[in-house]
Amino acid sequence: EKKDINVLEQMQDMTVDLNSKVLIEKAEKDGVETMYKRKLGYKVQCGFGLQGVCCRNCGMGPCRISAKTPRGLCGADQHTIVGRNFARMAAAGTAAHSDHARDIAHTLALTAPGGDYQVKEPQKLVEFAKFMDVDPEGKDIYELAHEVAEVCLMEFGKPFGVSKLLKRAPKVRQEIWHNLGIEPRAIDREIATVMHSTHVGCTADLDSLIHMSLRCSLADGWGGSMIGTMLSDILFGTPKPVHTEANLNVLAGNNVNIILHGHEPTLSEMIVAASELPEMQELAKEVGADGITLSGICCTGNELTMRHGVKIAGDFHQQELAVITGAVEAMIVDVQCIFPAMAEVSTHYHTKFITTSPKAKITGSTYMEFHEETAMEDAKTIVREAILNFKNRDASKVLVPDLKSEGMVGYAEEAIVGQLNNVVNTQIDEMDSIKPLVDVLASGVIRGVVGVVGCNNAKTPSNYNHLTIIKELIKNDFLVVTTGCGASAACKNGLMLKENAPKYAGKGLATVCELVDIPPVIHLGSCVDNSRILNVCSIVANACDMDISDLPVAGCAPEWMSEKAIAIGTYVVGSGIDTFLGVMPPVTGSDRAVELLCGGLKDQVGACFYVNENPVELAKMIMDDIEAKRPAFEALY
Ligand code: MSK
Repeated sequence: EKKDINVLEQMQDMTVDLNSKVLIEKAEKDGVETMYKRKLGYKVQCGFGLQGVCCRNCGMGPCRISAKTPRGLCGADQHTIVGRNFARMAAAGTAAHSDHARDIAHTLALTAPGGDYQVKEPQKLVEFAKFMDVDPEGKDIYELAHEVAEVCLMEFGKPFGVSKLLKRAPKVRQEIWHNLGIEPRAIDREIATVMHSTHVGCTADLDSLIHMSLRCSLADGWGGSMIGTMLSDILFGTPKPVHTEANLNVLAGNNVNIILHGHEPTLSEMIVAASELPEMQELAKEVGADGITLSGICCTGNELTMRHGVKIAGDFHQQELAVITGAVEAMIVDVQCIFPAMAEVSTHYHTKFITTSPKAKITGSTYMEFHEETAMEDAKTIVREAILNFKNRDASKVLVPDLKSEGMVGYAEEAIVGQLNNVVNTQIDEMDSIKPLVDVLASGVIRGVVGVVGCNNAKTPSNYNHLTIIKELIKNDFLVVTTGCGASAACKNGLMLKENAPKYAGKGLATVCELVDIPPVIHLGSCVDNSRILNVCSIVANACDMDISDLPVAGCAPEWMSEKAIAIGTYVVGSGIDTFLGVMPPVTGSDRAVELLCGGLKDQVGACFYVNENPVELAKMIMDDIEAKRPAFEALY
């Protein structure tokens, strides 16, 4: 029994979230295995993998670099192997974000007046059309939408030229990319080039592999992700500040609980619309429920909370725990960050684990394929399935933990800038409109802006690094903007409430929060919405006639884990923003790779990675880095 208590404590120590601790205990009692249990079985992870020196890119391998075997069978050394593995991670991350964007572009091509998908932001569409060199003159808005969709789709595979979206960046940044030969061309081309060049017998040069990683990742940030964000706004509306609640207590006692998990808003937007239909509300009543509660996990959750205030059930590490509450009728997923374990966990409860995308089929799930062409009908079928499952809920298995928090979410670029001007939805292409933002930065009332973004990683206690770093930063008057599961962590802990600014923020930041009615931590959206950070930085840099690398800003991924995070970190560095990681990427097997990524790149692109697994020290490094930039920024401004 003592041993069991010890195991439970060890698992509970792997998260700082109090609801999660309660549900980890319930999982043990229910005999359900979670990630926390599996992590205990992985006391020692593979050292070769951790260092990035295992190569299995051909059938002669796997080859593992060690003192005894310093080269693979083909002769590849540790620098080549680490570089290849890093580049492949960046390519996979770019593929995930960009394929998401491709689906959104296809959805834009399906828009029609009165159709399931319509253009919600015609003015934004017109502006974006002009930016993409599509003449809106004399065109019906849907004709224009279809043309813009096609032009965006061409960005994935066009045979010639560089990404059209690069011109959003300051000229001086574009020149850096041009001179280094890392301007991204078609998005798919950059992904294919990395895959080709890391095939056996191709690139065996670390510098070249890191340049390829930069080029491919820039195709994500300034290509796929930017297209994904822009077209999502055009289709589903630009987010505006909205109230929400976060953490597993958002699951409602006698409602049909539907959780939406994954990344793409195309299905989940339809689920929101379907669940609001009178016929669905009536069906919920017929089966004995009081109503329907939607909530989100991961970035599908972020997309929905930004646009509709849909509650945030939890983050990446809470997906299993959500089902373990016993109160979830359906977990509906699309793509990315979905544990295959969800199928097994769901068998212990009545929850229907519904997969919907041919890109993310999971054995053991209920597969209900979603098609954009029949979006509303498909969404209704799925919602009906969830409602009819309410009767199978077993009250004896239900435990919804006590805690939830409130927060304000949904700050798109327009809202951040507009709020500082006390106007929402301002046009943000003129210096006048961003002057208040630049003024508070230049005066030093706010010392800098830090994007604290990304996942949960079982290498750190869930949420611990995020919360420690965010609290350190805002205490010292650094404004934090956040996306992805970092945003969920902040919202779950009350950091997205203006009312909490005096408690957590320094005097300068707290004053700004009060004056312009913003929380000290700003919810900027999902993973693809990191492109909003690039956008705001570009607008500020352009208006001040500077490069992005001159701004008092930094990026931070305290608990990153996905390949998408590698792509994000790499495009943020490539855009001139120093990026601080709380978990070491698998590159330590090559001292040259570490030196280049965490130092050498600074001379080339004006920024590099910094890694420290102690979050207090990492926060200090971020603040010191920004403070060192301030005198030059103030002088330039
Ligand atoms: S969902 S990529 S765990 S942030 Fe975008 Fe969270 Fe990271 Fe997935």
